[in-house]
Amino acid sequence: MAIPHLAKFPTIDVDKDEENLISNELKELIRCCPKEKGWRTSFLYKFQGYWCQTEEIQAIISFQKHFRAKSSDVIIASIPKSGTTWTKALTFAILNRKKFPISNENHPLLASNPHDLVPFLEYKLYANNQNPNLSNIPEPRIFGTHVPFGWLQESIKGSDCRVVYVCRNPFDTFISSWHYCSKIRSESHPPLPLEEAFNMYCKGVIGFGPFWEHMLGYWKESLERPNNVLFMKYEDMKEDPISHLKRLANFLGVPFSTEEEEAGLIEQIMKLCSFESLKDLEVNKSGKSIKNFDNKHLFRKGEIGDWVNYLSPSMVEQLSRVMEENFGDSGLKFKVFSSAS
Ligand code: PAP
Repeated sequence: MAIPHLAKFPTIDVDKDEENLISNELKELIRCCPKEKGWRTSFLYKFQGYWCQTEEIQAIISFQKHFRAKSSDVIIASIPKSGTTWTKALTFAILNRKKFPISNENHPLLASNPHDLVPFLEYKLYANNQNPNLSNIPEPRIFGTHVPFGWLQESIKGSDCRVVYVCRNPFDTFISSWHYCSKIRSESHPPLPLEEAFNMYCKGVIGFGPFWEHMLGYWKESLERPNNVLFMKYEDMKEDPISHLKRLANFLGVPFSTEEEEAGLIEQIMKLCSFESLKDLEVNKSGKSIKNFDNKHLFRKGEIGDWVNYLSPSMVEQLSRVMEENFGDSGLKFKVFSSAS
Protein backbone atom coordinates (compact mmCIF):
# COMPACT_ATOMS: atom_id res chain seq x y z
CA MET A 1 0.00 0.00 0.00
CA ALA A 2 1.36 3.43 -0.93
CA ILE A 3 1.24 5.80 2.03
CA PRO A 4 0.78 9.11 0.21
CA HIS A 5 2.09 11.42 2.93
CA LEU A 6 5.34 9.44 3.17
CA ALA A 7 5.92 8.46 -0.45
CA LYS A 8 7.69 11.69 -1.35
CA PHE A 9 10.52 11.25 1.15
CA PRO A 10 13.57 9.60 -0.41
CA THR A 11 16.04 7.63 1.70
CA ILE A 12 19.77 8.07 2.09
CA ASP A 13 21.73 6.29 -0.60
CA VAL A 14 24.76 4.84 1.12
CA ASP A 15 26.18 3.00 -1.82
CA LYS A 16 28.02 6.09 -2.99
CA ASP A 17 31.37 6.98 -1.52
CA GLU A 18 30.41 8.90 1.58
CA GLU A 19 33.55 11.04 1.62
CA ASN A 20 32.66 12.58 -1.75
CA LEU A 21 29.07 13.22 -0.87
CA ILE A 22 29.27 15.47 2.12
CA SER A 23 29.21 19.23 2.25
CA ASN A 24 32.26 21.31 3.02
CA GLU A 25 30.58 22.43 6.23
CA LEU A 26 30.27 18.85 7.41
CA LYS A 27 33.80 18.01 6.29
CA GLU A 28 35.00 20.84 8.53
CA LEU A 29 32.83 19.63 11.41
CA ILE A 30 34.12 16.06 11.35
CA ARG A 31 37.74 17.03 10.67
CA CYS A 32 38.53 16.97 14.39
CA CYS A 33 36.31 14.03 15.31
CA PRO A 34 38.00 10.74 16.26
CA LYS A 35 37.71 8.37 13.31
CA GLU A 36 37.71 4.56 13.08
CA LYS A 37 37.16 2.02 10.33
CA GLY A 38 33.42 1.47 9.82
CA TRP A 39 31.49 -1.80 9.84
CA ARG A 40 30.11 -1.35 6.34
CA THR A 41 31.38 2.03 5.26
CA SER A 42 34.91 3.45 5.17
CA PHE A 43 34.69 5.29 8.49
CA LEU A 44 32.75 5.95 11.63
CA TYR A 45 33.26 9.32 13.36
CA LYS A 46 32.83 9.98 17.05
CA PHE A 47 30.45 12.90 16.86
CA GLN A 48 29.17 14.40 20.12
CA GLY A 49 30.17 11.23 21.96
CA TYR A 50 28.71 8.61 19.60
CA TRP A 51 29.98 6.76 16.52
CA CYS A 52 28.19 7.67 13.29
CA GLN A 53 28.56 7.78 9.56
CA THR A 54 28.89 11.14 7.88
CA GLU A 55 25.57 11.02 6.06
CA GLU A 56 23.81 10.32 9.37
CA ILE A 57 25.47 13.32 10.97
CA GLN A 58 24.25 15.54 8.17
CA ALA A 59 20.65 14.35 8.58
CA ILE A 60 20.80 14.54 12.37
CA ILE A 61 21.96 18.15 12.28
CA SER A 62 18.99 19.03 10.06
CA PHE A 63 16.60 17.14 12.32
CA GLN A 64 17.94 18.83 15.46
CA LYS A 65 17.62 22.22 13.84
CA HIS A 66 14.18 21.96 12.28
CA PHE A 67 12.05 19.25 13.87
CA ARG A 68 9.16 20.47 16.00
CA ALA A 69 7.43 17.79 18.04
CA LYS A 70 3.70 17.74 18.63
CA SER A 71 2.56 16.51 22.01
CA SER A 72 0.75 13.60 20.32
CA ASP A 73 3.93 12.37 18.58
CA VAL A 74 5.32 8.91 19.27
CA ILE A 75 9.02 8.21 18.72
CA ILE A 76 10.29 4.63 18.45
CA ALA A 77 13.95 4.71 19.48
CA SER A 78 16.61 2.00 19.57
CA ILE A 79 20.19 1.19 18.84
CA PRO A 80 20.18 -0.76 15.53
CA LYS A 81 19.18 -4.44 15.53
CA SER A 82 17.30 -4.34 18.82
CA GLY A 83 13.79 -5.05 17.55
CA THR A 84 12.99 -1.73 15.89
CA THR A 85 11.06 -3.21 12.96
CA TRP A 86 8.90 -5.26 15.31
CA THR A 87 8.24 -2.39 17.71
CA LYS A 88 7.32 -0.09 14.83
CA ALA A 89 4.85 -2.68 13.55
CA LEU A 90 3.26 -3.18 16.98
CA THR A 91 2.99 0.53 17.67
CA PHE A 92 1.50 1.27 14.27
CA ALA A 93 -1.03 -1.57 14.64
CA ILE A 94 -2.05 -0.56 18.18
CA LEU A 95 -2.39 3.15 17.52
CA ASN A 96 -4.25 2.74 14.23
CA ARG A 97 -6.51 -0.18 15.16
CA LYS A 98 -9.71 1.84 14.72
CA LYS A 99 -8.65 3.28 11.38
CA PHE A 100 -7.11 0.01 10.15
CA PRO A 101 -8.91 -2.96 11.77
CA ILE A 102 -6.40 -5.73 12.41
CA SER A 103 -8.40 -8.43 10.65
CA ASN A 104 -8.74 -6.34 7.50
CA GLU A 105 -7.08 -8.01 4.55
CA ASN A 106 -5.96 -4.60 3.34
CA HIS A 107 -4.13 -3.74 6.56
CA PRO A 108 -1.14 -1.49 5.69
CA LEU A 109 1.25 -3.86 7.48
CA LEU A 110 0.43 -6.54 4.92
CA ALA A 111 1.59 -4.38 2.05
CA SER A 112 4.24 -2.07 3.54
CA ASN A 113 7.34 -2.67 5.58
CA PRO A 114 7.07 -1.18 9.11
CA HIS A 115 9.92 1.21 8.26
CA ASP A 116 7.79 2.69 5.48
CA LEU A 117 4.83 3.18 7.80
CA VAL A 118 6.96 4.56 10.63
CA PRO A 119 9.73 6.50 8.91
CA PHE A 120 13.14 7.09 10.42
CA LEU A 121 13.89 10.73 11.13
CA GLU A 122 17.54 10.46 10.16
CA TYR A 123 17.37 7.85 7.37
CA LYS A 124 14.26 9.03 5.63
CA LEU A 125 12.61 12.31 6.56
CA TYR A 126 15.75 14.40 7.07
CA ALA A 127 17.95 12.26 4.81
CA ASN A 128 17.86 14.41 1.72
CA ASN A 129 15.81 17.31 2.93
CA GLN A 130 16.96 19.76 5.57
CA ASN A 131 13.48 20.85 6.50
CA PRO A 132 10.80 18.47 5.23
CA ASN A 133 7.16 19.42 5.55
CA LEU A 134 5.75 16.99 8.09
CA SER A 135 2.53 18.90 8.68
CA ASN A 136 0.31 16.63 6.59
CA ILE A 137 1.28 13.43 8.38
CA PRO A 138 -1.86 12.23 10.19
CA GLU A 139 -1.78 12.38 14.00
CA PRO A 140 -0.61 10.70 16.07
CA ARG A 141 2.57 10.88 14.01
CA ILE A 142 4.92 7.93 14.63
CA PHE A 143 8.61 8.33 13.85
CA GLY A 144 11.64 6.12 14.31
CA THR A 145 15.18 6.98 15.30
CA HIS A 146 18.46 5.39 16.26
CA VAL A 147 19.91 8.54 17.82
CA PRO A 148 20.89 8.58 21.51
CA PHE A 149 18.54 10.21 23.98
CA GLY A 150 20.74 13.26 24.40
CA TRP A 151 20.44 14.02 20.70
CA LEU A 152 16.69 14.10 20.63
CA GLN A 153 15.58 17.51 19.76
CA GLU A 154 14.55 19.73 22.67
CA SER A 155 10.98 19.84 21.43
CA ILE A 156 10.79 16.06 22.00
CA LYS A 157 12.64 15.94 25.30
CA GLY A 158 10.77 18.84 26.78
CA SER A 159 7.29 17.92 25.55
CA ASP A 160 4.53 15.46 26.36
CA CYS A 161 5.28 13.31 23.37
CA ARG A 162 5.97 9.64 24.02
CA VAL A 163 9.21 7.80 23.37
CA VAL A 164 9.25 4.00 23.17
CA TYR A 165 12.78 2.60 23.48
CA VAL A 166 13.38 -1.00 22.54
CA CYS A 167 16.49 -2.62 23.91
CA ARG A 168 17.98 -6.07 23.26
CA ASN A 169 20.69 -7.98 25.05
CA PRO A 170 24.08 -6.86 23.70
CA PHE A 171 25.13 -10.43 22.77
CA ASP A 172 22.29 -10.87 20.28
CA THR A 173 22.42 -7.24 19.17
CA PHE A 174 26.06 -7.74 18.24
CA ILE A 175 25.41 -10.92 16.23
CA SER A 176 22.41 -9.39 14.50
CA SER A 177 24.42 -6.25 13.61
CA TRP A 178 27.30 -8.29 12.28
CA HIS A 179 25.06 -10.34 10.01
CA TYR A 180 23.17 -7.30 8.79
CA CYS A 181 26.28 -5.28 8.03
CA SER A 182 27.81 -8.22 6.17
CA LYS A 183 24.74 -8.38 3.96
CA ILE A 184 24.22 -4.71 3.22
CA ARG A 185 27.83 -3.56 2.85
CA SER A 186 28.72 -2.21 -0.56
CA GLU A 187 30.92 -4.24 -2.88
CA SER A 188 33.81 -1.89 -2.22
CA HIS A 189 33.94 -2.86 1.48
CA PRO A 190 35.29 -6.31 2.25
CA PRO A 191 33.39 -8.30 4.89
CA LEU A 192 34.36 -7.49 8.46
CA PRO A 193 35.61 -10.64 10.25
CA LEU A 194 33.55 -11.54 13.32
CA GLU A 195 36.51 -11.21 15.72
CA GLU A 196 37.38 -7.74 14.43
CA ALA A 197 33.76 -6.59 14.66
CA PHE A 198 33.57 -8.00 18.18
CA ASN A 199 36.60 -6.04 19.38
CA MET A 200 35.18 -2.87 17.85
CA TYR A 201 31.83 -3.54 19.56
CA CYS A 202 33.49 -4.03 22.95
CA LYS A 203 35.28 -0.69 22.49
CA GLY A 204 31.95 0.91 21.70
CA VAL A 205 32.74 1.36 18.00
CA ILE A 206 29.48 0.59 16.22
CA GLY A 207 26.85 2.84 14.66
CA PHE A 208 25.34 4.96 17.47
CA GLY A 209 27.58 3.22 20.03
CA PRO A 210 28.93 2.88 22.61
CA PHE A 211 25.91 0.62 23.07
CA TRP A 212 25.98 0.98 26.86
CA GLU A 213 25.76 4.77 26.68
CA HIS A 214 22.88 4.57 24.22
CA MET A 215 20.94 2.12 26.40
CA LEU A 216 21.68 3.89 29.66
CA GLY A 217 20.60 7.26 28.28
CA TYR A 218 17.07 6.01 27.61
CA TRP A 219 17.06 3.75 30.69
CA LYS A 220 17.69 6.65 33.05
CA GLU A 221 15.14 8.82 31.32
CA SER A 222 12.54 6.05 31.53
CA LEU A 223 13.07 5.90 35.28
CA GLU A 224 12.77 9.66 35.65
CA ARG A 225 9.88 10.23 33.24
CA PRO A 226 8.00 6.91 33.01
CA ASN A 227 4.95 8.55 31.45
CA ASN A 228 7.02 9.83 28.56
CA VAL A 229 9.70 7.19 28.03
CA LEU A 230 8.87 3.49 27.94
CA PHE A 231 11.79 1.06 28.11
CA MET A 232 10.91 -2.25 26.42
CA LYS A 233 13.17 -5.28 26.20
CA TYR A 234 13.15 -7.55 23.15
CA GLU A 235 13.51 -10.64 25.34
CA ASP A 236 10.53 -9.70 27.53
CA MET A 237 8.41 -9.03 24.45
CA LYS A 238 9.32 -12.42 23.00
CA GLU A 239 8.60 -14.29 26.20
CA ASP A 240 5.43 -12.58 27.30
CA PRO A 241 4.03 -10.70 24.32
CA ILE A 242 0.51 -10.29 25.68
CA SER A 243 1.61 -8.41 28.82
CA HIS A 244 3.99 -6.27 26.82
CA LEU A 245 1.44 -5.38 24.18
CA LYS A 246 -0.87 -4.27 26.98
CA ARG A 247 1.95 -2.31 28.56
CA LEU A 248 2.67 -0.63 25.24
CA ALA A 249 -0.99 0.19 24.59
CA ASN A 250 -1.37 1.65 28.11
CA PHE A 251 1.72 3.76 27.65
CA LEU A 252 0.48 5.01 24.28
CA GLY A 253 -2.74 6.11 25.97
CA VAL A 254 -4.91 3.63 24.06
CA PRO A 255 -5.41 0.69 26.46
CA PHE A 256 -7.23 -2.39 25.21
CA SER A 257 -10.85 -2.49 26.32
CA THR A 258 -12.32 -5.61 27.91
CA GLU A 259 -14.29 -6.20 24.71
CA GLU A 260 -11.13 -5.99 22.63
CA GLU A 261 -9.34 -8.40 24.92
CA GLU A 262 -12.25 -10.82 24.90
CA ALA A 263 -12.42 -10.66 21.12
CA GLY A 264 -8.76 -11.75 20.94
CA LEU A 265 -7.48 -8.47 19.52
CA ILE A 266 -4.15 -8.66 21.34
CA GLU A 267 -3.45 -12.09 19.90
CA GLN A 268 -4.42 -10.82 16.44
CA ILE A 269 -1.94 -7.94 16.70
CA MET A 270 0.74 -10.31 17.96
CA LYS A 271 0.16 -12.56 14.98
CA LEU A 272 0.05 -9.76 12.42
CA CYS A 273 3.36 -8.37 13.70
CA SER A 274 5.09 -11.66 14.42
CA PHE A 275 8.43 -12.47 12.88
CA GLU A 276 6.94 -15.38 10.94
CA SER A 277 4.06 -13.35 9.45
CA LEU A 278 6.13 -10.30 8.51
CA LYS A 279 8.98 -12.33 7.07
CA ASP A 280 6.62 -14.18 4.73
CA LEU A 281 5.01 -11.11 3.17
CA GLU A 282 5.90 -10.31 -0.40
CA VAL A 283 6.89 -6.73 0.51
CA ASN A 284 9.36 -8.08 3.05
CA LYS A 285 10.76 -10.71 0.74
CA SER A 286 11.39 -8.48 -2.25
CA GLY A 287 10.94 -4.81 -1.28
CA LYS A 288 13.45 -2.18 -0.21
CA SER A 289 12.87 0.32 2.60
CA ILE A 290 15.60 1.81 4.73
CA LYS A 291 18.30 3.36 2.60
CA ASN A 292 17.19 1.19 -0.29
CA PHE A 293 18.40 -1.95 1.47
CA ASP A 294 16.53 -5.19 0.88
CA ASN A 295 13.76 -5.68 3.45
CA LYS A 296 14.52 -9.38 3.61
CA HIS A 297 17.68 -8.68 5.60
CA LEU A 298 15.57 -7.21 8.41
CA PHE A 299 14.18 -10.67 9.14
CA ARG A 300 16.90 -13.17 9.93
CA LYS A 301 16.17 -15.51 12.88
CA GLY A 302 14.31 -13.37 15.39
CA GLU A 303 15.43 -15.47 18.36
CA ILE A 304 16.94 -14.98 21.78
CA GLY A 305 20.37 -16.53 22.28
CA ASP A 306 21.63 -17.07 18.73
CA TRP A 307 24.96 -15.64 19.93
CA VAL A 308 25.84 -19.04 21.45
CA ASN A 309 26.46 -20.25 17.90
CA TYR A 310 29.12 -17.62 17.28
CA LEU A 311 30.95 -16.44 20.40
CA SER A 312 33.86 -18.29 22.01
CA PRO A 313 34.06 -18.57 25.82
CA SER A 314 36.70 -15.84 25.94
CA MET A 315 34.50 -13.53 23.86
CA VAL A 316 31.60 -14.18 26.22
CA GLU A 317 33.83 -13.34 29.15
CA GLN A 318 35.06 -10.15 27.47
CA LEU A 319 31.60 -8.85 26.61
CA SER A 320 30.24 -9.79 30.02
CA ARG A 321 33.04 -7.75 31.59
CA VAL A 322 32.28 -4.75 29.36
CA MET A 323 28.63 -4.95 30.38
CA GLU A 324 29.42 -5.31 34.06
CA GLU A 325 31.80 -2.35 34.00
CA ASN A 326 29.43 -0.10 32.13
CA PHE A 327 25.98 -1.05 33.38
CA GLY A 328 27.28 -1.29 36.94
CA ASP A 329 24.53 -0.70 39.44
CA SER A 330 22.26 1.12 36.98
CA GLY A 331 19.67 -1.62 37.44
CA LEU A 332 19.70 -2.44 33.71
CA LYS A 333 19.96 -6.21 33.34
CA PHE A 334 19.55 -8.59 30.41
CA LYS A 335 18.31 -12.06 29.75
CA VAL A 336 20.69 -13.63 27.26
CA PHE A 337 19.28 -17.16 26.85
CA SER A 338 15.87 -18.13 25.62
CA SER A 339 13.91 -20.14 28.15
CA ALA A 340 13.42 -22.67 25.34
CA SER A 341 17.16 -23.21 24.88
P1 PAP B 1 16.96 -2.15 12.38
O1 PAP B 1 17.72 -1.52 13.50
O2 PAP B 1 17.76 -2.26 11.11
O3 PAP B 1 15.60 -1.57 12.19
P2 PAP B 1 15.85 -4.23 13.97
O4 PAP B 1 14.47 -4.43 13.50
O5 PAP B 1 16.05 -3.39 15.19
O6 PAP B 1 16.75 -3.69 12.80
O7 PAP B 1 16.51 -5.61 14.31
C1 PAP B 1 16.47 -6.70 13.45
C2 PAP B 1 16.36 -7.94 14.32
O8 PAP B 1 15.01 -8.09 14.77
C3 PAP B 1 16.70 -9.21 13.56
O9 PAP B 1 17.23 -10.11 14.54
P3 PAP B 1 18.17 -11.34 14.19
O10 PAP B 1 19.24 -10.83 13.28
O11 PAP B 1 18.71 -11.83 15.50
O12 PAP B 1 17.30 -12.34 13.54
C4 PAP B 1 15.33 -9.65 13.09
O13 PAP B 1 15.25 -11.00 12.72
C5 PAP B 1 14.50 -9.33 14.30
N1 PAP B 1 13.07 -9.13 13.96
C6 PAP B 1 12.54 -8.50 12.89
N2 PAP B 1 11.21 -8.52 12.94
C7 PAP B 1 10.87 -9.19 14.07
C8 PAP B 1 9.62 -9.55 14.66
N3 PAP B 1 8.48 -9.22 14.09
N4 PAP B 1 9.65 -10.21 15.83
C9 PAP B 1 10.83 -10.55 16.41
N5 PAP B 1 12.04 -10.26 15.90
C10 PAP B 1 12.07 -9.58 14.74
